[in-house]
Amino acid sequence: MLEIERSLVLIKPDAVRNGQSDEIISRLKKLGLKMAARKTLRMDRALAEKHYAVHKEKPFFKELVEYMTSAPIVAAVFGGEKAVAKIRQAMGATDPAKAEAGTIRADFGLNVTRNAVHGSDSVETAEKEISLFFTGDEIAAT
Ligand code: IDP
Ligand code: MG
Repeated sequence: MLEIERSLVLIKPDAVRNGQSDEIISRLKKLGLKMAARKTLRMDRALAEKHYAVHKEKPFFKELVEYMTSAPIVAAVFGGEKAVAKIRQAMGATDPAKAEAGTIRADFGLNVTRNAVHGSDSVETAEKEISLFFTGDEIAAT
């Protein structure tokens, strides 16, 4: 059976500022995925803390929330077959220095915090994350 998944993608502040949003989105579309919504926003602390709640106790949490709220990001919903895994693979490892050549993080990431993109890590977290950023009305059927 063809399983259509959705994933939340965030293009992080440096990549937006450096004009890399369109290139990143185009790479994700080339995976055969459809973009169902896209918007530019500045995350506030409450949203960043909710989105990264799983990392609350990590030593990098404060720095991560400060970074993600420091400037505008682009949030997008992508849908398609195996969307979650395809996007994670195209992103590369969390640390750009360890990411495989040709991945988004290898090409555009600056360091382990400023690593260009976020992509949901499972179908369950994708749906939770999407609901933090988008209302149903903002998302096209995929
Ligand atoms: P992921 O984004 O590849 O799923 P996670 O472990 O879920 O990686 O971490 C969430 C985000 O927190 C990362 O994308 C990165 O921005 C930041 N981060 C993760 N690990 C570290 C670290 O060791 N130092 C600083 N920031 C980190
Ligand atoms: Mg993660």
